[in-house]
Amino acid sequence: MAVFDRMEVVEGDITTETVDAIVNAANETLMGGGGVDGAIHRAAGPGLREECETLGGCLPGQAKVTGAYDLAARWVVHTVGPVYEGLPPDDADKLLGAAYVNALRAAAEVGARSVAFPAISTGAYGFPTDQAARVAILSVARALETDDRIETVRFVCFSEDQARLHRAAIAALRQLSA
Ligand code: AR6
Repeated sequence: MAVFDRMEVVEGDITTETVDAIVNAANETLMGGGGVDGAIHRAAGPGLREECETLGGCLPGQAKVTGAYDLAARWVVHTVGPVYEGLPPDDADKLLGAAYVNALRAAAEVGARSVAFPAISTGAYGFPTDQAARVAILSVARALETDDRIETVRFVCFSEDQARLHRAAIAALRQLSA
């Protein structure tokens, strides 16, 4: 199936997704936090925190997998996006792209076929939402092109505006590659 047909955008709460793996926009400690990280830990229950305590944290751009406990998904892939402020924009883009690609790779390695992402780094970490959407779509599209272990990627946006930006990024890339 063509890469663009393997990517979809929805508006909603990622904790209710029934995909194989949901991605968490965590921090380097992997001990939970606010935003989507807090929502995932609350919905998964205390087992998630206990497993995270064994992982030794995670560097920005890297990813680590745990079980999903009370969530409908089978796995949670924890990745850490860049804090936007203070980084040269190119470095921020590269780190954000690495977070998406390494999260996908980690999901594929445990056997996930469907993965849902939140808009990593666009909340507390301050990444401009339009730029983040372009990086997310481009890096996932490239990864899917060379790796067919993941069948579908769903971008779960928390607002209509975020969903519009992700759909626009897919449309722009589709046009470029036509
Ligand atoms: N489902 C989908 N998206 C959500 C949800 C949800 N339930 N809740 C929030 N978002 P953020 P970051 C969106 O701040 O910028 C945490 O404290 C939100 O609207 O969760 O990567 C961590 O522990 C935004 O677009 O993650 C770190 O310390 C996007 O998720 C830090 O925040 C990401 O916002 C990570 O910051």
